[in-house]
Amino acid sequence: MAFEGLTERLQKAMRNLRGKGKVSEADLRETMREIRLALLEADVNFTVVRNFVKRVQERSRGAEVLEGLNPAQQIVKIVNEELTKTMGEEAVPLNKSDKIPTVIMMAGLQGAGKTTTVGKLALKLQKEENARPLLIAADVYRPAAIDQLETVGKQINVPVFQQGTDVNPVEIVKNGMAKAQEEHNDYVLIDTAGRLQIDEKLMYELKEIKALTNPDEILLVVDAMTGQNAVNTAEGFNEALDITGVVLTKLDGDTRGGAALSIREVTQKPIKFIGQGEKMEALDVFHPDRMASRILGMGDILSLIEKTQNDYDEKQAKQLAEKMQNNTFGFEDFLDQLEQIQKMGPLDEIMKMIPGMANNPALKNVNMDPKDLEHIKAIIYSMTYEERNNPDLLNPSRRRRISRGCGRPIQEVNRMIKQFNQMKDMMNKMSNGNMSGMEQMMGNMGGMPNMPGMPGMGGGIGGKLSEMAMKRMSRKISKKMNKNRRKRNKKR
Ligand SMILES: Nc1nc2c(ncn2[C@@H]2O[C@H](COP(=O)(O)OP(=O)(O)OP(=O)(O)O)[C@@H](O)[C@H]2O)c(=O)[nH]1
Ligand SMILES: [Mg+2]
Repeated sequence: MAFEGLTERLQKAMRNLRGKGKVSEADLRETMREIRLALLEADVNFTVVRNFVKRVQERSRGAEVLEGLNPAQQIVKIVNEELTKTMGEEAVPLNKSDKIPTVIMMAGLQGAGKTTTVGKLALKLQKEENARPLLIAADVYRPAAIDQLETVGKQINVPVFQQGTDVNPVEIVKNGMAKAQEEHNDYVLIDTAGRLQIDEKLMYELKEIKALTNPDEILLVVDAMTGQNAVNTAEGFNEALDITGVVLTKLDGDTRGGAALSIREVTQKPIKFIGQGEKMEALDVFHPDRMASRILGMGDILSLIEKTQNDYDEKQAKQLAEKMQNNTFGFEDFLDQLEQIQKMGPLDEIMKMIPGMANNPALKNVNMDPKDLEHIKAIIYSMTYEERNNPDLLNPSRRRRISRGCGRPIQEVNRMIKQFNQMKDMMNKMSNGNMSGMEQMMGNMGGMPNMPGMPGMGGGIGGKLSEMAMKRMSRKISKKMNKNRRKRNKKR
């Protein structure tokens, strides 16, 4: 698996901060040291590592971070943002010419994946833009290179222009361009020869092809598995050709991460695509933010942190975390949670963001019926305050009273309480770090205080609940709660 070692070590570096209310200068130094080692071991360029660590350290040192309620979480966020920045911030689209054809020229060392990428990119353009590309076979050195491109062309049903191996590559490209004009192809993709190393002759030939075709894109194809070498190669090609972008291939293999993290900063040229397999479909647009999350092994957990940070009062979150840990979470808190969830957005979307949760069978029926929620509300409102805050009080006679009060069958009351207790149990386990894999990671980042308990209800309580109904409900509940609070405060 790609980035395995790096992911593990970065997670470990940040795990040390878990449970710390404040991060001391020494804690921070230790974490930074581990992050630096993790990156160097992943074959990230030395200068890139130095700049990266410096930025993370400076930002983490800010008083706000150190005194924040969730330093570990905040540092994870900073690391993620700086990783993203290192890789280029945003996806950069393919250059396109005003008039057809857009010319895309590949360059790269032997075996990097040029020929494969020509095919993948042609297929992508065909699929996404209904494009009619022409592929030009300009590798006349490696035996069977032309056959390989022909095979690729047939596979994706795209024409290949070739003149065998006896014609000069620059001549072939010139004729191929004329052919594309004739056929009104909207893209021309030029497959060029590779060498074991950068050499004068190859560069000269590529420069000639560049001068002839004035390409909109010169995509340097580099093998992510080659780490630092990939970076050196990229520098060399960039100096000679002034490339416009990079395609990073073989990210499906167990690459350490050095190339992905270094190339952008070293060459100042964007990674535009990543190859993640041998199949023609295995080419994806490069998104620095997604790659950063992937390197951190966090799925979309970071957008979830962001969401909760924006929407959730940290103090409240801390109180909730304590309640989960001490197992004193009651129905009153549950109502609070309903309100928080409503602020965050549709429940199923929130759930999908938690790695490992998206496919969790227990959460399949997380949709709820508005009627069911009305019933839950009715049941909770028929409880006394004492009962809400201490659900253990709910003995059979109290349950019968509640059932009569809300007009719901006793079985339903029992079921609701049972499910509530299960949820509470789950939350308690989660907040005490008793989880596996990603959920654990999340817990590690600060006891997972921000996760509302609701999703844990896991559909047990109900069928489906639309977003609208949830919002309506939540508003009603919060109004009533505020009223109750005021009453309570008066009593005191
Ligand atoms: N796993 C994996 N294999 C890839 C990927 N891209 C290319 N390959 C494989 O890498 C090998 C070399 O790919 P080519 O496309 O022939 O490389 P090239 O740069 O054209 O090589 P030369 O023509 O010799 O310079 C082939 O076996 C490809 O199937 C990728 O993203 N993932
Ligand atoms: Mg090739």
